[in-house]
Amino acid sequence: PKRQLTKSHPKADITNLPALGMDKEGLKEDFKRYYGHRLGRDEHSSSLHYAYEGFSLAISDRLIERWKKTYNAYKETDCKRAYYLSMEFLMGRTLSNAMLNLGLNDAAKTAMYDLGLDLEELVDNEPDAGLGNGGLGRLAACFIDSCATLQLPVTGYGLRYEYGMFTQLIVSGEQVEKPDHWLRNGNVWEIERLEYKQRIKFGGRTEVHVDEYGKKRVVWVDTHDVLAIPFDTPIPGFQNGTVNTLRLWKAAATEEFNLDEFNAGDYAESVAAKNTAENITMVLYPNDANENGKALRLKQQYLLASASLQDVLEKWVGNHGKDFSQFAAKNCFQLNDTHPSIAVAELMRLLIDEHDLEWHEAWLITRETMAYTNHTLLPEALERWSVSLFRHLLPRLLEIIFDINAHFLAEVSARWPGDIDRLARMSLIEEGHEQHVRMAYLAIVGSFSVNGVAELHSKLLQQGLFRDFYELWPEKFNNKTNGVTPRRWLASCNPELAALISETIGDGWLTDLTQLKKLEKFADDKKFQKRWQQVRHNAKKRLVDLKKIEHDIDINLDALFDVQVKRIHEYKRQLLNVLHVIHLYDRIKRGDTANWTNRCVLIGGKAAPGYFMAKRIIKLINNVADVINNDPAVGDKLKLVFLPNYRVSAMEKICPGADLSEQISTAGKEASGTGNMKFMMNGALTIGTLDGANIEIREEVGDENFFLFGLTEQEVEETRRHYDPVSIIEADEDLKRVMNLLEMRYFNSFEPDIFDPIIASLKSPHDPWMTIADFRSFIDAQRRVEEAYRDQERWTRMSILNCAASGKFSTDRTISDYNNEIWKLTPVPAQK
Ligand code: GL9
Repeated sequence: PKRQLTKSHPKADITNLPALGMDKEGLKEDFKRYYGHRLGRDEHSSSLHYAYEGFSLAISDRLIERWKKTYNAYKETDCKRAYYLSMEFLMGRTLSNAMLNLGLNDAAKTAMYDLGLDLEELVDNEPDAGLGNGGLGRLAACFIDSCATLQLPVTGYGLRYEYGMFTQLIVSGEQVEKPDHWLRNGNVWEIERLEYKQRIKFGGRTEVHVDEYGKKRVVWVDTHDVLAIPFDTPIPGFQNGTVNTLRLWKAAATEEFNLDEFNAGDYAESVAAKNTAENITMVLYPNDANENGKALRLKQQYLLASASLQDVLEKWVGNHGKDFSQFAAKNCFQLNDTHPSIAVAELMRLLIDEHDLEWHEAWLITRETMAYTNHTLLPEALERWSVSLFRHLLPRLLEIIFDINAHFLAEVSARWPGDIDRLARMSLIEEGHEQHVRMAYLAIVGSFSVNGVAELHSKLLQQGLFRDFYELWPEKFNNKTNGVTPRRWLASCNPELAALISETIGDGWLTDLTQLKKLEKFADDKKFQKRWQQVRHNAKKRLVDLKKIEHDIDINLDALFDVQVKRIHEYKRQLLNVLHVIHLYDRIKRGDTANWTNRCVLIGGKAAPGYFMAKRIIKLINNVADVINNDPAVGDKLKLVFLPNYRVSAMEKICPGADLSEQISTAGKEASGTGNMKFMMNGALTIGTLDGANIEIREEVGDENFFLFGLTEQEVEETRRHYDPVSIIEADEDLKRVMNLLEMRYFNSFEPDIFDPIIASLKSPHDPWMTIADFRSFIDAQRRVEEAYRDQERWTRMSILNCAASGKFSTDRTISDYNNEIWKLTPVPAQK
């Protein structure tokens, strides 16, 4: 076996260590050793970073101890495994989550206190691992948390981007992107595993060889190879001894690179050329639900797919030799959107070209091991790669895709003889001026399961986007409604509320969130209501303190905190929110303030750097905020704040303090949403459309505890045909006044024209997001919100009921569903 340390590797004691202390004394001792010895710091060091690092090393040791035991337990049971392939893992911070899941919160706090350090300060010193764009990447992070908590043998595979999601600055109201070099100060949580590196081929061409038995085989030659180096991060379950693995690949030049490429004269140039290889994992593409035709992005996708599959196959061959008969019974790959879907073709290539299987054997295995999750219906997000780019970068993979397509189209023809249109519609290759590979179709054809992420979304996939495929293989299609992990999104981010809940109903909710239902019977309990109010008030205060430092705006804690944080996108309709704010401002200005409810509107989110409209919407929010917040006529009645650089660690502070959660996308456009779930869990009420998981949230909490508005998905499609926003504006006095303020440049008197594109899109009969169509209904719903909020007793009751009804939206439930219906893994308890 290849992985032996030496020929005579002693089975002996080199890894047999005494168990680490889980009390404060053990932590203090280890901290001091790391801080003083490993990091070489003393009492004169003024940088908080080294204290954070020293302490994190102490915590990390305790993870690694359990990590090995988990690994051994999986090995011994020879269990079936699943692999979550994702271009994004939006992990955020690690330290606080590690402490919670190890059960070390109290010991850590007192240990640091004894040493004169403030644990909260250390925790806040950690940079976010922002290796994702938004919901899709954060979902992957919540998923692997739940897998570890459920003790399922699941490994996350992704890319170790040197630069994560950009840092957003706001300069003169506009977004400015700054690179996020999150690894600048090192990363104590990862371990480099050079011994598991993989070789990835790019470019070159294919040749057909005939071997001595007369068997044809394709050889991919003259390739430019790149190494993929794995970096592993431990993923702890909740206080259960299990620690799973997140394996992220970094691209590197091959060792022989220099020898091959340079001759005496251009040594320096050829060393510099190493960059081409290392560039592959340099930066996360910051696009939200948007197709991107860049070659580098396809290279990233292939590196992830190939390295991960080779890693799994290498382990398989190490244990089973070339017998793949049980491979599908023991392995399952979940594809997080189409981004890693080249894995379908790559698994075929590896099985056929590298492991000598016949096409039909390889195809059976592929179709029994791959499962695909779709995360959006937006057509611009459907990945298609040009055939010419494919041929240039991955010629062998293109051949395999053509072969898969030929077999597949034969199947379609057999089922629908003579239906040429259908063949063209379903082909993996889109014809046209230029041919393209349809990655979603590759994923569907090559997998045994296709799922959407909320009931409505899954239904629309079957009836719309993937209708032809649903007709062919209805049994493949299923729904898995998203969730969020209640450890990070309640226990860790809102410790005070978590403590109140545990005191009231016990702490079983941490691993069985449906137990929150038990809070229902306290919803009318006056004493409990008071405490609930107090805790939520404190959370609002913490949120305001945070904002005050950044903005210097005084915010009244009794105001309704109305929050919309998510990527800036037209379909999410931050514009509708702004129109409402302008309408409130207009009411104040014209004195229509009887029964007023003070409100503070917080909006945050990043715009894709190339998304013109999204950036202009940010500018509008900031300009409107500037006018409102500086108008003495407004005072405490209304505030508008743009929260810069929205990210995971910011949401941990924002969601406990939100009263109202804005989930106002055009119906049919938001596949699920997951921020909606975080807010609900923390006791916020939702104002929302019948879209994505909002529908299920409303089902769980009841119509009377949810502020519904807007057209349904069906009505949207129906209205689209005769949509006439200009006459809607004409007929609505309030809306007319709002549009008039925009058109008279009330918010941009020094910057004429800048909002013209926004005005034009709102007034266009072709506006796909139909913001104007939902204005009146939104304003009316907001009136109902105000009325409810003025009755604090009623509001608190609704808040408790929202939290109580959020049990369904734990990723523990989502992952159980994936496991019961797709992966079929057996939980493996950790070794003692
Ligand atoms: C998304 C959907 O838009 C969300 O509605 C969904 O909740 C998440 C997770 O399933 O996936 N799909 C998608 O491309 N993004 C999503 O958030 N975008 C980003 O992650 C930026």
